[in-house]
Amino acid sequence: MKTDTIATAPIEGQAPGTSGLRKKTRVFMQPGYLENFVQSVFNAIGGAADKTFVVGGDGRYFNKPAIQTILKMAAANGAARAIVGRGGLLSTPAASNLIRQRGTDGGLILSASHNPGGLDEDFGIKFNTANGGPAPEGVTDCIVTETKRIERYSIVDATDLDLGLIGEQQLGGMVVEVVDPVADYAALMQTLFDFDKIRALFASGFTLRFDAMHAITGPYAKAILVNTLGADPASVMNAVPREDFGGGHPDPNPTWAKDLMGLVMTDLGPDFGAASDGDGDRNMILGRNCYVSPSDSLAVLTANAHLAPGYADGLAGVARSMPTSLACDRVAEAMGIAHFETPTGWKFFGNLLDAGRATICGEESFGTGSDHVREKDGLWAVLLWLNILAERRQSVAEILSDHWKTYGRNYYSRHDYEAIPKDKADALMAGLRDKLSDLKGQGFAGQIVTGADEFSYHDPVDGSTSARQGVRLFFEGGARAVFRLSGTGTEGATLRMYLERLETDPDNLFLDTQAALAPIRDAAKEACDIGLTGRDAPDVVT
Ligand code: VG1
Ligand code: CO
Repeated sequence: MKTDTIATAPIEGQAPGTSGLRKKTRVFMQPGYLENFVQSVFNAIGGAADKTFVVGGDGRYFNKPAIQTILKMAAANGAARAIVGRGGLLSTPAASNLIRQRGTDGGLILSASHNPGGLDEDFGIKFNTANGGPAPEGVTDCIVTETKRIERYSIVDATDLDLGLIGEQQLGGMVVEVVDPVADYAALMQTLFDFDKIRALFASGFTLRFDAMHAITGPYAKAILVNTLGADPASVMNAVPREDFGGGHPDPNPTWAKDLMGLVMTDLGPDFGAASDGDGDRNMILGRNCYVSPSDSLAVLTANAHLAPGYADGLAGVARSMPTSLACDRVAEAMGIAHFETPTGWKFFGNLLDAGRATICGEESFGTGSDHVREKDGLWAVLLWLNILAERRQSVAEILSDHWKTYGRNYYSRHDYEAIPKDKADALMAGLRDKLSDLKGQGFAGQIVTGADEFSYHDPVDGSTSARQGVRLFFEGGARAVFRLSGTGTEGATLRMYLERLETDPDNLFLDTQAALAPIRDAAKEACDIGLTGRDAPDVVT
């Protein structure tokens, strides 16, 4: 077996600060391209010699060959051990757990998350550090620098390993340990939740539909919800992971999880519905004929987490990304716990979780999680909801309406304008930034602006600052509109417009969300000059 050094293919257009690399699959398949990123990770962290890494992905097209390449490169770079999920499969939260539990030096996770998979779709890779979380900006910036100056990479010349076999194999000087992707994660869940209570809930006739969207969570949901907790086997739909996710977007929202919505959003639906994304870190929560917005879900979980054994001592604090609604802040204030506002992206929660200052975190983009790992965790959110339902024995709709009556309701919606030409999206954001200081006092579509700024985050743990994290407009009456460009797309630019309005009048708690936000939507569109995008209406509304 010989070790070679071979020239790499350049990586174009990767912005510093992004958590990993997400591109079209064909781009990743160019000779030397994936290799450039992987070698750059090793270079950026001071080499791979004698280190242990977790490697796994969401099973999308190109997952298997990419893992073989990564293992051969880790071996050539002198790594001591690689821990791989059987078949190359690991959900993002399960990978985070393994990185932590086994005391490793980090992990390489292969996924483009909720983006579709296939030869003509998307692929991605990211590096997580030893705390189990996405590499912080300092590390990702180093990786980007390395990708630009790299000339060669190292790889051992060996035949592919059989990753279907649990146990240890040798690859050059490195041990490859293939593990059951579900077992350690399921054991962790059992330490957090009252499985007996949830089992009793199912035994009492409680019904569930979980949509794994042909992505990574199928095996996890079957093992935990069906085999361990006793849910009906038919409760888990689209449970077999496929390389192309059955041709769909593995994105758990009302637009892409249409089949599930159809089954649950009726008076004849099951008691509970949920879905997870490609790599298992996102979740959508539904009750019978009841949609729970991710921001509301975060607030309800914050208010009720103490009902689960893992959180019985209460929460240190709750953190949300800036565009996420302020619903959880209202809960935190009422409970007397800390609350934090961070930029979009899970990596910004890492320091707060490591420092024990936040216990639960969430994003409006269907992401919720806690300090049990350092990624958001779709099945964790489902299990916490089930534990709460098992304790309260009320419907999801009752819990939600109770919540609004207690704390008020933050009407909330995100409007996405997708695949707009990048120069037009940049012009819109530049236009907003230019006029920020003049907006106060101006009226748009009848709404008066009371303040406008661009969010800049000062990390209270490490003192770092992350600027330009999104433009915010505040309106009379406490409404808010936020504008930012997506950092995860692979085609053109996506403008995200986040709309929010607090309602405390008990007579107005049950309005249609879009109707309740229409005045703010109109004002936001006028203020940002939406015509600049060449569009008048969003592509996706969540
Ligand atoms: C989106 C979401 C953000 C999330 C990120 C990664 O980013 O808005 O909240 O953290 O995806 O999620 P952006 O930059 O496109 O708005 V995932 O499930 O890809 O790890
Ligand atoms: Co994801």
